[in-house]
Amino acid sequence: MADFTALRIKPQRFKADFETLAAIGSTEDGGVDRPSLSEAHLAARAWFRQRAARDGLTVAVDSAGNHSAVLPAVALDTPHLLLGSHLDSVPHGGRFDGALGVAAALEVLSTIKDAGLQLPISLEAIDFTDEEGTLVGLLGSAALVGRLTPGEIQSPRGGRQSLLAGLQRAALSEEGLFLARRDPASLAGYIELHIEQGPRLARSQTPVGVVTAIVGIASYRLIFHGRANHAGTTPMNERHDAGLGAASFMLAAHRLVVESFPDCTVNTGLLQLEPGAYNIIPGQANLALEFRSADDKEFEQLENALLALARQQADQFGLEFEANFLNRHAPAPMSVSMQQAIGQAAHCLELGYQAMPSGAGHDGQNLAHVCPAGMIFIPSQDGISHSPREFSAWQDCINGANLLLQSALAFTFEHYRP
Ligand code: HGY
Ligand code: MN
Ligand code: MN
Repeated sequence: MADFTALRIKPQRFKADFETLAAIGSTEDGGVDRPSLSEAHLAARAWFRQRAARDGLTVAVDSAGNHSAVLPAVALDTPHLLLGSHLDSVPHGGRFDGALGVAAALEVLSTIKDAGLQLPISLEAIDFTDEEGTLVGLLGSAALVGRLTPGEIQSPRGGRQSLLAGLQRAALSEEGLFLARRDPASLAGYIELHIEQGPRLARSQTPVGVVTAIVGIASYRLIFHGRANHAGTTPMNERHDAGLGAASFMLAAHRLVVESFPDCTVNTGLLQLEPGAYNIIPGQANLALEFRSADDKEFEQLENALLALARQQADQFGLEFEANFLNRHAPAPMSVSMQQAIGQAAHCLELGYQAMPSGAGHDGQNLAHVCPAGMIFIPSQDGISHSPREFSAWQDCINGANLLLQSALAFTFEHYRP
């Protein structure tokens, strides 16, 4: 077996690809606005197909829209080692989240192909549909591993109309989403390069992180029902103000998590008051609730505590309340064999690393249910992400891509014989 440890990516090609992607759906402030299945996202996927074909990789698009570039093994019907991430972004997000991992995956396949390295298994660079949940959340990877549920498609967190419109733009169908499942035996493993999206690596000046586990994430749409009424004539102590109930819940939920669930997070990223006028007391408040925990038991306790708190706030303000469950992604440990391969590769590259959990959700938490899954983090400047201010130093990006390359090779030759 050739000594592959000296192999490195081609930085210029990698940078050109990354910058091409950063220009698709770019915003003036250096970010990108590429929600899943939007025109900008479809343009990025068109680039993906061209880029793969340009380097002689086999392009495949499954019925969930997941885009793949495959470097086939010499032998037929070998399992695929997936290297990937996502080209969709949050609204007005950063240019590194997801795109870095997809560009690096393509660069790894091109580097191995250029080197004429014959691998015993196929390598597949993959861009998963709707990782960010502007439609459903981890949609493409859930479909690929067979964990997508009809309920998530009937009441998706981005709204059913948005989902249907996106599917139509991409010439995809609801039925097709449920036909994308892969046989786990065909999957050798999954490795994702991603920015940390938090401050730990930057603060400790550690070049890379090896992810140990990915946090669980659950989403609800909460609705507080009050009574629309005249803002000027209704006595202050006779109001059923849905906005007050929602605002009071937001503050109480934050306090609950800080005081009683210090390892968890809660966020209410969207609040709509209806009818929505200066002179009408809000009759209805719609609130997007998302909360996260890395531990199954704590996750359940947090869910129960938040829903009980919402009911209590509704009672306090004389409101009716409904909680609509949208979806839940379980916390997922990363595979030990994959962590070992990444650690071994980091040693080979003389990159210092630290083992760390991920507070962000990733497609790897779906892949972890069916094959060995691992993640590599690089530092995020000031820990910022989901913002145009998201930034990572280019040398860190090169380190990450080389580590993805060497990890893929280390895992492959450790577990498969040429
Ligand atoms: O929301 C997340 O944690 C990830 O960035 N999709
Ligand atoms: Mn991401
Ligand atoms: Mn993200």
